[in-house]
Amino acid sequence: MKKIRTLGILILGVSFLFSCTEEIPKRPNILFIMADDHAYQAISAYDNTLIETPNIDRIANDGMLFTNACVTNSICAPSRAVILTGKHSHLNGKIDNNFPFDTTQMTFPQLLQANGYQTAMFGKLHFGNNPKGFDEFKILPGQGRYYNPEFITKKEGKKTITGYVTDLITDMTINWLKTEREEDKPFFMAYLHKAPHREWLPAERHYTDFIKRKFKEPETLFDDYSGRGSAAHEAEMNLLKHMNWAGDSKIYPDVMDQLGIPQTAGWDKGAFAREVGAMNEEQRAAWDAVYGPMNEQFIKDYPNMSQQDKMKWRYQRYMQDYLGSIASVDEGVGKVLDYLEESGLAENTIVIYTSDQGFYLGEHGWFDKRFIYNESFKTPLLVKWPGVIKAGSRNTQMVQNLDFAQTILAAAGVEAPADMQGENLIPLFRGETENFRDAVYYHYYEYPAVHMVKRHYGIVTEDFKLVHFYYDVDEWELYDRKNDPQELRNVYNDPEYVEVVKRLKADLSDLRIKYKDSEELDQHFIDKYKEKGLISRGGE
Ligand code: SGN
Ligand code: CA
Repeated sequence: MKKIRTLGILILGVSFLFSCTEEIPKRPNILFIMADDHAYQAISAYDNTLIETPNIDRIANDGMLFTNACVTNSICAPSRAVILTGKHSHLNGKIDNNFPFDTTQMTFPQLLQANGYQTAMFGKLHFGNNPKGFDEFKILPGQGRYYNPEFITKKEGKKTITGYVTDLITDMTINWLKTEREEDKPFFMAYLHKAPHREWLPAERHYTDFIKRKFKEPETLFDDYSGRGSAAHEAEMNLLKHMNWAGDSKIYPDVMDQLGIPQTAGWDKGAFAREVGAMNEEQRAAWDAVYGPMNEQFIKDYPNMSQQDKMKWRYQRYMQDYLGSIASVDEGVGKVLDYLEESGLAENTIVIYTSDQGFYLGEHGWFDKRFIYNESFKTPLLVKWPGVIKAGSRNTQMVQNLDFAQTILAAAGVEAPADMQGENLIPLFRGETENFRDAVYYHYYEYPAVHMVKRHYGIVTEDFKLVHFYYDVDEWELYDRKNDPQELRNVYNDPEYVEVVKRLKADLSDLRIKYKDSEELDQHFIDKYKEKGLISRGGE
């Protein structure tokens, strides 16, 4: 019975495919690569000011680079829930990193599996529960660790594995493709890096090099937020004020004591102990050989550093470790792409590279994400699909992580459930750009919580961004994206924009109705938060 039903779904799915898109010869394999907190500013296909990522760039060179891809809620687990369910946070319920993901919901990998795909997931999921619809998985508990991490495995329970997390996830992925792939089935592989998430620990081969590099500062490193509302002023994401000295900048706890530097946050030294403390003797010796001299130099320099010097120093330290962590991701992607090519699989495999959101690399003096402002709202998206996407193409439309589920299901010839809220991107892959959405909806909830970014929702079009901050404030902001791409001037109260505000408010209200969001739901999630008594660190 079950078989007949599965066959039915399959036939239905395949007929849907042929009715909706042009003919796709063979059901493609799908390699979905996602890094955690990987800013588009740190992918050379977008911008090579900071780092070269030749392997990630290969995906764009052979396929399409999306220059206006964005998320619906710029934070880790909620973004993943949007991707898997194809629904906005207020409908899938995973509004922040704390509330558990409701695993009774339909996710696209379950549909792929039921329709004959072999499925595997390796790396960071961050749901606090196991993924459904996967024949095999090895995932990190919570945020996971950089060195010698523990994995939750489908077949062998919990396992601590010696090595560097990015390399381990890459090895698992390639190993599965080599030894466990069933030749008669297409596969869906979720290859999910922890890097470059805080606390940004690179592999030895990279920190040795990156710690010597010096990076160009962003123009807005010393932003004073004077053109904006209270949300930007009150956010706790400043490199100088809110970044941990030990945990993030890798100043040894005893050096902090010696210099009389207090902990930035209560978990500052704890974060260092958790990450650097997880190294074995050999790894620690290699680390100390490089970070030891950096600490020695800091002891000499610190007493004479101005606040401005400290900010500049912290920016360099941040970039050295953040970008150093990306170097291994890029190498790993290269190895997996090489394997696809050597094995002949590349020809019929869609490769998607993205991040769970964007990230601040010192712009506005910030790290972290959360805001609807550009650096965190936008996310990298590079897609390669031989025979469907023309090599070296670009798309500028406002695609969202909300669209991935329906796109992947359509590519696989599986009908998407009617309550998914995204768009199928396959026409864009083919260069057919007419009639695509011209505005996106965004809603962020995790407040009060680590980094103190206020709750807000908004509408973004090519030209404007209208945002409503609520909960403990009632403030609106409007940015003119064309004339103020750095979003330094809130023009909500500027008489010149009265008409724009009026129009966008109406459009925002329509979008809230379209996506089934409402003031009642806003209040519902506030009440749930209060019940839990949260001020949280955002999901360990
Ligand atoms: C941790 C980090 C935060 C980060 C959240 C969420 N602090 O709490 O800086 O915003 O994770 O990140 S840390 O000192 O513990 O690293 S997310 O990518 O999982 O959403
Ligand atoms: Ca993230």
